[in-house]
Amino acid sequence: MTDPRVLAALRTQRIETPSWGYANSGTRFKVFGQEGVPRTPQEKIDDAAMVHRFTGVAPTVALHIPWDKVDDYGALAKYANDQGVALGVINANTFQDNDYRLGSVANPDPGVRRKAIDHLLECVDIMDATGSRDLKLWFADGTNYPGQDSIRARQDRLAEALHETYERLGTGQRMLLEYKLFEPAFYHTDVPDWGTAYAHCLELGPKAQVVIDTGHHAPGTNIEFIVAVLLRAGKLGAFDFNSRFYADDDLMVGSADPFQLFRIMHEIVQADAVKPEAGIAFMLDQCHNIEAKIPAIIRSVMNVQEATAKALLVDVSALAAAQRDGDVLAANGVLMDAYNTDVRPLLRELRADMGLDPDPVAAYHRSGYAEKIRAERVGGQAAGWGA
Ligand code: LRH
Ligand code: MN
Repeated sequence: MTDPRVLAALRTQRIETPSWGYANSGTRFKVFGQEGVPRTPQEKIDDAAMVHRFTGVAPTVALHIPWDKVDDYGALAKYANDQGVALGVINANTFQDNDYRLGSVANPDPGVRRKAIDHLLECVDIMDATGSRDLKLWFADGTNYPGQDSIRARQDRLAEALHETYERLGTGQRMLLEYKLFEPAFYHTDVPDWGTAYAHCLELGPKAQVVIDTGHHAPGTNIEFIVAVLLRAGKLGAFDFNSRFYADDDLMVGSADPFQLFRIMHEIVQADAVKPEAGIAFMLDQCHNIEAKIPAIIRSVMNVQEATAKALLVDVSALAAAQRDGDVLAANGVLMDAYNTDVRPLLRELRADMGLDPDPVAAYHRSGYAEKIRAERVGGQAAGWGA
């Protein structure tokens, strides 16, 4: 079980946490505010630092603009470093302004499109200040009724905005394009699936990569197939990990379908793409509407580690032999043996090796941090989506 190759790979794993995962969130029905929730980007960073302190594999936190707007992003990056983490992906937000009712970069009104593009360019300025490599673009753009707008014309407008933003990217910077089947648009979405995102990224160039948000597919979609195809094409830039039973539920990754997460990580391991040098940003994109946020994010990081450890335990030579021999049951059996392996002892061993408590969630609860932030974070405006 304690194959050094497996432990080494797990040590190199990096999982980025979302600043908005620490803030209040909910549904259109209700946002249940929680005590001790951050009020500032700095307090979100403090919470992210706790997740890294107890897991050892979450050294970066993604920002969302303007939810994490500050006057001095360089100072915020320094603040993060002083807490033992770094600022990661910069997420643009062109889905919460009244002007974006009919879309942002695909809006029929050129003035609105200009406003949206200027926001994307502002986000690249922020990347220059924070030292972030990636700009993540998810567009809520779409229509609610057939005929509302020209699907073809909207693709042209989208492409124009992406090209202008792509040209602004500096050395080493990337653009990550995220697709989503529906919501908030309910007839068509301008970037609804991996094929559309891939086509735009191909058109743009090598700095443009696709983001797979595991909650953004039609029920029954074989996500690991998309992972394999994008890996083969060198166009898989990142994951937004979460899980769902129905739609974009943004639940803890691996909580609804741990077997799917294992199958996804199996494709990643087969491509030797767990390590950061492989260039894939593994991020969480979740909302903890009713559960305590920091332990939920720690648990989520552990779920990704467990799926990765199981994938690293696949007997690749036995699998290759069974596949070569067309031995269907043997091949499936090899994968199921790995999936059905209890890797929790191995991960406890890894954490002990890394000088960490083998049980991060218990260690967090023993730290008293939850009580501390509940006592300190009184008054002010709890952070949220501000929708
Ligand atoms: C859209 C999305 C996107 C983020 C938002 C917080 O559903 O997945 O990645 O901008 O959630
Ligand atoms: Mn997402």
